[in-house]
Amino acid sequence: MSGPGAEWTVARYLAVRLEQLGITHLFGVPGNHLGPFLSTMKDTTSVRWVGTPTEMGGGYAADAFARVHGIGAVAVTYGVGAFSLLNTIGGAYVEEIPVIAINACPTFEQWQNFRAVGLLTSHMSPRFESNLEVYRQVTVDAQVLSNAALAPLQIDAALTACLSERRPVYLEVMEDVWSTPCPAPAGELAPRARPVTAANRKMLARAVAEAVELVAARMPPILWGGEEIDRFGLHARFAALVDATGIPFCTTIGGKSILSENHPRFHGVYNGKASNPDVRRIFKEVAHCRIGLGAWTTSKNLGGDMALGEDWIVAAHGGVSVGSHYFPDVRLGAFIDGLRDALVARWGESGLGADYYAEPVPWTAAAPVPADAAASDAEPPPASRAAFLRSLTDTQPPAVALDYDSFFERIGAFLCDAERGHGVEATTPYVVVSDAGFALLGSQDVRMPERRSYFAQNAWLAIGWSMGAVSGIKCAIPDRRPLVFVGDGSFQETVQELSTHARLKQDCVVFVLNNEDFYGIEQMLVHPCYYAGRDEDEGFYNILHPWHFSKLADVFAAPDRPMSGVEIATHADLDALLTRLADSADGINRGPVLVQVRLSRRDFPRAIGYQTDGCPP
Ligand SMILES: Cc1ncc(C[n+]2csc(CCOP(=O)(O)OP(=O)(O)O)c2C)c(N)n1
Repeated sequence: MSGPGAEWTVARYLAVRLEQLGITHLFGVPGNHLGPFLSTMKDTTSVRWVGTPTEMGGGYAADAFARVHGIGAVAVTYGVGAFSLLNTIGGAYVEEIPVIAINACPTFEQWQNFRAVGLLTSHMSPRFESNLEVYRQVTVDAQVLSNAALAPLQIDAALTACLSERRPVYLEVMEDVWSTPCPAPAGELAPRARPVTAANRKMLARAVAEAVELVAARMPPILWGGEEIDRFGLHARFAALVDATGIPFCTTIGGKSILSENHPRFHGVYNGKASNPDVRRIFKEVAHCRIGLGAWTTSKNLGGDMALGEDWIVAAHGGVSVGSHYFPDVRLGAFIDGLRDALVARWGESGLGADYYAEPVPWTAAAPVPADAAASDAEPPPASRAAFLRSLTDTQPPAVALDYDSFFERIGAFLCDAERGHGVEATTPYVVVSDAGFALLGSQDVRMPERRSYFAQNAWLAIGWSMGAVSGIKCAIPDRRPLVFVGDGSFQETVQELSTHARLKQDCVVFVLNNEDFYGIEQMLVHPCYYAGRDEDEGFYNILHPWHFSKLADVFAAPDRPMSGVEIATHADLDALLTRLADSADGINRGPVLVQVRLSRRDFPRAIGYQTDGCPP
């Protein structure tokens, strides 16, 4: 291949399709079967190859790129690469992230040899369709391209499925097929929504009508916005529902920052027993009817609670449940719009407006809404909400040792200071990327002023996700600086991705929450009383080999790729670091910053403290 005027081949076809989809970076680890594709992509498109040290890192980067941009891609080599990548595509499948997984495999001739005489070439398994079979479990379309004449149809079908179903697809391409001629792409690809039928409309009307009756019977309501609002791009419709009805809203952790958390109706992240106590009181006691919209009822969204019962409406996964009634095949966007119109028709504009932090609640269960309810929709009384928000950013005296909660409160205050503009229009120069474990629970209440400024993989929960993901996020939104929060064990899974951060000169700040080299959350789940000060064993399997984390900056830096390593243990240390980060002239900001945050092995975020409730005093 040489230049854009060259003939069309399968490699060029796929590369141009990626470019048309706005994919600016392709992540992955090459092998000889993939080489011809990468060369063609470089020669004929602007898509940039980002070689990551591991397939996991590449997969997580593609996943996170897709979370921001709407679709992402990763490419690997057959067998050895594909099996390493599998976990990340499994995560994208579960989390509903559209990722194109490209697997370059041996030539058609090599497959013929294998079939005829059982001759295996590198990376082949005697299980003939092993790669295809495993990827079928985690994709909405999986194709093997062995015939260039069919390749354009197969590629277009798979990519259209990826856009439409918003889940991963798999393309396995035989090495010789890359350079074989094929027709040019025709037109551009677009998602194809399933047609809305008369049956869908009827089901939608019934779901909305029942939902309104449940709201009427169980005043006051609260909304619980979740991850599908983000995945399906429904934030404007969710905002329209909140603004038209005035109903206060919480989000799941997975849906954190679907709208600006400065929104006057935002009442915090509800995460069951792991919620901030004020948020839990409002969600469970002040509100009597809970409306989950696109909210997944996963364990990390529900912290020991359930989202079932006659006080719940939940619209997710393509259907709606209202109490114990289920309405299948109702689209989330249509339900949000229908609910908005029906609630406004019944209670008037802002007729359900309230600030649940203000006491008493303007109207109570089953009581008729006062005729002048709309008047109560003025700006919420600032004292109560402000007090709540302040409680999230309290700071500690400088000499005090850091713990999870005071660390995140200080980070919250730092983000508040960095905010530009006001209210829901505010922007932040930072995005937060959180890993699983205590990092996720600790960061859930950090207030994010800007829509889509918080990212976590909270359903699949693969530890180490953040270190790969942050590369993809930074490629997709280069003008934001990522703050990564990752436990020491999670960091050890994907530490190599520091190399990608340095190589791409990304200015990420990675905070390694170093609780004395310990899988804290695992200890909490299996032996919670250890954290209540009991003499319970530290699970031997939860103890990590200690690393000198901050020194790794020297390992991954290169002469023209600086990286700084810092160790902090007190609030004074943290304040000094944050001051440096905020000073653009400080040399530390010329590249990634790796921060080893020293914490005690017995410490934990208070959010997970409910696990110790049953421990003897
Ligand atoms: C890829 C993967 N392997 C194993 C697990 C099981 N797991 C969940 S949390 C966790 C420990 C995380 O430890 P660390 O990052 O140190 O954070 P902490 O729990 O101390 O906050 C493990 C091993 C997982 N979720 N993902």
